[in-house]
Amino acid sequence: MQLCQYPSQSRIRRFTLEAIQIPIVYNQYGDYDPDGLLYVLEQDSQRIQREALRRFQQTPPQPYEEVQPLVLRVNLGDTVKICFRNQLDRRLSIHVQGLAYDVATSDGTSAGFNRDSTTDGEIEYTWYADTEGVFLFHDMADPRSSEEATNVHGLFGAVIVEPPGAEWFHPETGEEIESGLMADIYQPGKPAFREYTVFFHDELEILDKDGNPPVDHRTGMPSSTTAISYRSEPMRNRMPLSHDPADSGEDISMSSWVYGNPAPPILRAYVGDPAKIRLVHGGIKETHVFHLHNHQWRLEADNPVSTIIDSITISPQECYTLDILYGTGSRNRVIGDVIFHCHLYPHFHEGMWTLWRIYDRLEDGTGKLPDGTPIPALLPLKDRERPPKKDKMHPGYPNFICGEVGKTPRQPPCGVLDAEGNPVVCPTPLEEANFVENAAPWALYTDTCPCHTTGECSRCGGRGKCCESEEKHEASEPSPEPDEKCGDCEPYHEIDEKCSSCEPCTEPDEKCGSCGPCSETDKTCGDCRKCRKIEKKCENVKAFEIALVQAKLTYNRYGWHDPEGRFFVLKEELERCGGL
Ligand SMILES: [Cu+2]
Repeated sequence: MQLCQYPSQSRIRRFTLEAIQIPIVYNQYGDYDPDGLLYVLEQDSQRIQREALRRFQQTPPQPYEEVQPLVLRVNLGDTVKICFRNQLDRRLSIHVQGLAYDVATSDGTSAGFNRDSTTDGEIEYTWYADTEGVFLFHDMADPRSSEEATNVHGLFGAVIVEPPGAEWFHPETGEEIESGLMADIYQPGKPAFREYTVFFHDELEILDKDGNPPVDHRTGMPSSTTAISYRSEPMRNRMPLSHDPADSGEDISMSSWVYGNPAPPILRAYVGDPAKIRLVHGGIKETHVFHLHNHQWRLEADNPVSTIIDSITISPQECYTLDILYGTGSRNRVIGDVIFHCHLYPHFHEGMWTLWRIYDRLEDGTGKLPDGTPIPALLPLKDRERPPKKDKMHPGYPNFICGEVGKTPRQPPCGVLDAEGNPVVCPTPLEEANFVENAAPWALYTDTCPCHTTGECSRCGGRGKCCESEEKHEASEPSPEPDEKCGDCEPYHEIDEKCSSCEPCTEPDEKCGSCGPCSETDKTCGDCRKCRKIEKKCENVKAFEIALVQAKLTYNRYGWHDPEGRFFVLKEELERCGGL
């Protein structure tokens, strides 16, 4: 950063834009809009059209990653000159919402007595970047919401006004970029941050891979499609693994172990990275509720007493900046996949969801997901501590999780107890090696110790000592044979404190690293470190054993019923009645 370098108030940023019409493929299952419309930078136009058409001709049609809503970035104080070259056979325009401009020349409409600023040729618009934030632009030559118009086919984008002096770079290559949904933003005097642009849009005109309107196989009824940034992952495409209802539940239908990554762009970061989500409603039909798990932001980012929220209702053409509190992973520094979605469940079901993937180890571009998909590099933010490199016992999320591609994901270790109070699933050695220091059965990979998170621990007065004292306390208890190594199953018994009864652990020793055979280890040994902690914690806890039951549920004497009623009962009630 250079001191005393104030931004010029007269800087002019120029962009030349085109509108192109191509089929937009919304997911790997081949759902597509045959009449997709998008704004592109002139220099990218030919490449995007060529590659998008090439992938559209595959069987089934496949998406092209550069087909995405156009996002431009400028600095506060810039004058923005947009040269719009319309080569399509219809009048089009670019109308920006929220930036200052002269309505006589740059409104992008044909309204009232104002000069017509739509075009069937070439026109220049001038906008003034007088406010930081994110601003939608879209076509106002045809403002209808019908399928003959432009909006439902994707003709919108956004301009982000960054702080004075800020610069933006590609998160994978570090190169300066002129457009893109994702960027790393470096700004004078403040921490760098990950910037993610997320467009919600809805009621799309979509055909399936065979060119037919999509049908939900569960109901036989036509199925709508809702999207994030020209991609959609509707549940209708994620076929159940079997006829067992247990194989079509929420934990299966959104599992990347079973189906791979969802289609909408996945946000990526290292735990702790500062992050802003630029949320845009590009559509013009329905209101949505953006809901992000495990993270929060203030309704008014610059107001320190503003309400803290984790969901926000967004109406057509609104935009918000979500300045994520405490950065990626929030205060408890969670790693892994965090879902975000429209909280109106039909929209969620119709495809409006994706993930924020939070890494624990450096991704240098050589890694692969368990299904073999390459993991693109993610450059660490330069003003933050570099993430640690991977090693055999720390292969980076999700490669330490015990799972098999295409199979039902197993339950998290230590999460569910059997009738004797022992965990149904014990961690594999590889999983346990990646637990946080103060792992608890409900928080294995996220640090919930107040000393590390809020600094407000009631036990140690926030001095950060309670974890140490906990360890000492444990050490003072009679420890079950503190055998650090068993000899024949190194290195895992550096992790386990005791090995006398953990035979299942020895088998995968020879194989582990790829985690393929790790499921063999989850035959409950009942003797891992976490199991013992659970037993200790259970001493002062009243436990309820609750069964989730699926059975016919009759609602009235006329026989109205739900053949697949689902409800909770106490286990003893179930036993008292002799089952269902
Ligand atoms: Cu919605």
